Amino acid sequence: MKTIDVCLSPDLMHLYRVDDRKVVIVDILRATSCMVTALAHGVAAIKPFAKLDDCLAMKAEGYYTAGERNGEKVDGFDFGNSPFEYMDPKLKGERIAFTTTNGTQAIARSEGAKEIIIGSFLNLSSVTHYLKEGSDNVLVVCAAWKGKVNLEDTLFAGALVELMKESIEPDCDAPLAAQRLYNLARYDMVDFLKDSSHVKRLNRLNIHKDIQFCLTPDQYDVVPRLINGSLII
Ligand code: 3SL
Repeated sequence: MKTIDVCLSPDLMHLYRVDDRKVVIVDILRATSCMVTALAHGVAAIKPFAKLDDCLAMKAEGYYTAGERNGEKVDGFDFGNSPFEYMDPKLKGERIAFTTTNGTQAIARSEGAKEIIIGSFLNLSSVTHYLKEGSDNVLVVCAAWKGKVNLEDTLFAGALVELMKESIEPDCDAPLAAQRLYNLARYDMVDFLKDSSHVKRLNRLNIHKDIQFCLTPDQYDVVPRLINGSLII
């Protein structure tokens, strides 16, 4: 049976092999939720960057620039990091260069993976179906917060483990812990996360509706994949 493992923080990546497996990047609040929303609403491609300057330079190539640092839109960028911004019809067919505090860093740290896909609650069922296909082992990489474990990404990892439990075996205790946590939280994730560090951080920025939205499963039927440095569907 194929296996699933969970890397709870990009700082633990040295413990995991990626070259022979599908890697699912998750940053529920809010980077991967934004990516999924943008591509589902018709954005042609998203090029993720770890560094701000590299992202900004893409303006000269006709890209919109987007993302955040510490939750706030970067000066000079066209868009921030709220999923609602990416429903804008003017983005249809456009390309976006994107950088965030943790989400795009997790993508960079997963370089060399056999395949990289983007997960969020918004496309939970689509990602589950995609991972059930084929025989590749799976690694879920939680973007976390500056190296520290967070609850919301762990819950998503747990949801995947739970939904695939008939066809995939946990590789160590992190997937089991995530699954158990998800089963405690699944019926009211907003309430479960109310005291979590990033929810508190985002509440200070007055972003309650982003939190609600990002925790709503199955809004979109897309699986973004990283192909030649760009996320596409
Ligand atoms: O860290 C990230 O990648 C972001 O998603 C963080 S925030 O939700 O915009 O604060």
